[in-house]
Amino acid sequence: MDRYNPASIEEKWQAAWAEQQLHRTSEDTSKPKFYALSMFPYPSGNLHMGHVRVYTIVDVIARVRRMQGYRVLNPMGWDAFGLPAENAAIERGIHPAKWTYENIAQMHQQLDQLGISFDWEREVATCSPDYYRWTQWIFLQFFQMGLAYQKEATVNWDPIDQTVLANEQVDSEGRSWRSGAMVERKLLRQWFFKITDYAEQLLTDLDKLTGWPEKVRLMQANWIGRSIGAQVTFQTEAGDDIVVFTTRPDTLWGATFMVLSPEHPLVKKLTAPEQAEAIQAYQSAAAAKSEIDRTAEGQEKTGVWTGSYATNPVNGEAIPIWIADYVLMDYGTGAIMAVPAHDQRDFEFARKFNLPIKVVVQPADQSIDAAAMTMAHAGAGVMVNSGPLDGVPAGKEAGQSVEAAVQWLEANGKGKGTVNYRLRDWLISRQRYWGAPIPIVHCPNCGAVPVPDAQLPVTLPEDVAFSGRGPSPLAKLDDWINVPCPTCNTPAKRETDTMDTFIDSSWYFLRYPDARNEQQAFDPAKTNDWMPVDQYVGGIEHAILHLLYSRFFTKVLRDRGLLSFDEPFQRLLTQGMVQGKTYKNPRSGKYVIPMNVADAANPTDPETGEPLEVVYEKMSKSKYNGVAPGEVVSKYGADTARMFILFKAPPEKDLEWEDADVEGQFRFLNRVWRLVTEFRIQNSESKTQPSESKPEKDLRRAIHTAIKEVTDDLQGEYQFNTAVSELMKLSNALTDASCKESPVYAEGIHALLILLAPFAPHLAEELWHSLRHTDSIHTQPWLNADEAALVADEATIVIQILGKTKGTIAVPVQAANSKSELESYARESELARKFIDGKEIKKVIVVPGKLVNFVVG
Ligand code: ANZ
Ligand code: ZN
Repeated sequence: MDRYNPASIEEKWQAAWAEQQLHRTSEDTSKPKFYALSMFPYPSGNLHMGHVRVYTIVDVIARVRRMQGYRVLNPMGWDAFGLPAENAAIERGIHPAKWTYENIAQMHQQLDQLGISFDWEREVATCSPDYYRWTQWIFLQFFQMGLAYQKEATVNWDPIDQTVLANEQVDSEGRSWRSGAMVERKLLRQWFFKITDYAEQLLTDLDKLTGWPEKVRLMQANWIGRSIGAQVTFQTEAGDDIVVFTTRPDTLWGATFMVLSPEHPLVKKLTAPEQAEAIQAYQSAAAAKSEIDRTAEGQEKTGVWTGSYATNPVNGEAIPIWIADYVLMDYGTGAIMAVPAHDQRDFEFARKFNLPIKVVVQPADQSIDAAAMTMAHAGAGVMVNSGPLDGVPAGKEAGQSVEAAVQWLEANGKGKGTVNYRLRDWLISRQRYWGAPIPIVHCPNCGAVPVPDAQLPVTLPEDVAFSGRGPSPLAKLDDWINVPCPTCNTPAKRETDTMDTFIDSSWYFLRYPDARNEQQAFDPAKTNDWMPVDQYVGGIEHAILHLLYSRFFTKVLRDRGLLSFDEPFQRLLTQGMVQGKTYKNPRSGKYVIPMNVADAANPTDPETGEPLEVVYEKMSKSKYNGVAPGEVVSKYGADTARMFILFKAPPEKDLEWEDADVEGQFRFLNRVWRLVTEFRIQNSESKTQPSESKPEKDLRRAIHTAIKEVTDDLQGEYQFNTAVSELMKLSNALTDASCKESPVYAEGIHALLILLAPFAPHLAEELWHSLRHTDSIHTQPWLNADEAALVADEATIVIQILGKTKGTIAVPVQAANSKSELESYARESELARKFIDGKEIKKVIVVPGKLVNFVVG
């Protein structure tokens, strides 16, 4: 008998499937469609276990749907622009394109070894001109819709290398990755996408995403951050209006000063001559600080008085105007009214600078006194010292004070109710080479002019030097930069910024349905047919930006008339991490190389002798806990790797890599191999006739239970782990079956292989063919459970005497549901007779299907 040899069968079938184009997307529109999508990877060059997990999950989903009669789209591509390629160019002199395409080839080959059923004919790479041509075209759609615009924004500036740095190139101390210089902040003119126009839709449409994890919807909602409040206008002594945004307009009577962001345009005008020096110094200090530093809770408050006053519109009081860095320019209006009694940041500020505090909300249970307060009272209470609002209940739930305040402001022309979002416009320009060039020409006469469609793509020039110093490589290429204006032919200059790579990944799923189209980004008919994605699978790290941007693109292109749906991803699964075992010294925090741990049961630090902790953490080189997919595949085969990954944990949970469990799955596949091989050898032509014997009925029940359970586990909730357990149960039932000659046994072997096919595609294919089938197992129809076979013949009934359980009896299922029949079975049972023991039966209580209780005396 042949041994199970994964290496030979896996390679053989991978080649055969490719030859047969088995994974080509079916265009048979009489079938229902299913779009299975994995988040496409960055081509780093090395497949890691996290990749193996996502692609295996999606692969099983796709394979099951194909067998269930769907036409399935299961594509793959590469998120191929980005910084690492450029860093490789700077550090090692390899051109980013060469580096990227070599990595793609390597990862493609690693994926093939896993037997993933991607349709490679639809492969996309975002760095290829036939893809980014359309990225540029989409940019121009946004531009024409008024959704792409330029404004000044701060960037990270390396003063030594004279270059802009991405956030990832700035270390935690604020130094440049390359020169080590302290990074400065510098204002540059940059491109933005107006995602804020879609804030409300992006928020309310979250309700439609019932197939998404609640957690992800919540993260998106928080990111969009809708706040209801009011804009209130304050007038300065010089007659200028300062508009503030507040969520608590009801506390207006308690506003005792104002704070402007240091960047606020009115600061200059408001600054009194004697304050000018202090204000300017403060402004430059604030400019150098990051937003996180400025707004972190508990930060010591800083600020400077401008020397000017404004009038509180509700009571005519003159209140001083300050600047402070805790007020940000790009939130609300960049100015606030400060209510120190009821806002903690304002309270800290008032205490530090001795500004007045005025209580306007009194809590019900105590009376607060401004002088004695140690923190702001943000809670509920009743409005006081607030003119028309006095006596109105205030607070999140019961309060009507905010509403009342808005009414009052609107009636008196001093403000209006508004909604504010935390979401900002999306800064999309990067001063880098390895990205899609922004297809704009700057003309001295016409301004920003779109490159005409016929001239797309604006191709990245290849002959470029990468030094990591000075302006972006593109900005140094005079030949490339200088072009005539497309509109008026005057000498003009190309935009040298490239696009944020998040743009590339915001529409790739729209391209797959029509990936080879050379005339359009996609044929709307095809994309509308396949979209929305039925199941999207990827990492939780993309819960906010990638998913939000993709939703935004979908809505914009819908409004452009190209798409006929509102949301791109019907269902979303965020898979957990793959963690590896580490040996960690809890005192020093150091990780020990597993090879150096002498006694795995009692691990100690080889250097210090201290006891080590065994913990599972995300696989990483620095923790010596990585497992390379290639190693596992060459030792056990791809099928075992896939089975282990699916079996070890539910897909959304973290998974602890455990060699012993990998071994366990390998043994299971070996058992299946033997079962089927023995069946083949013994299963000569002489089969017995089917009969209704108990062993046959029991086996059929086991078979159809497995079909039902596995099918349920693969629908919607995706419990691959319990599905694998069901497969193991079925294989045990077959091993133990006493009716190996019966056709029922053959049915069982057949079912086991079909159900196993999506999980262990190579093994299932090999065994299927060993049973003299000539077509692929992957084109067989999925199985339907026979409900009749699921029904048990016998029911178990509890026998009680005087309410005490004495044991159980087995009765035919039909009898169990009839009171009289059940009673007679019970009376005649050995068990009841023994305990009744000749006593008088006074009463019999029968609960059909459950129990019979004899009251004896
Ligand atoms: C007065 C007030 C009184 C406020 C009170 C709060 C409590 P959310 O909920 O996050 O939207 N604010 C407004 N613009 C700001 C800016 N640019 N930088 C820093 N803070 C700003 O927060 C809205 C509140 O944050 C606003 O309501 C304002 O302070 C402050 F008892 O106004 B409030
Ligand atoms: Zn022009």
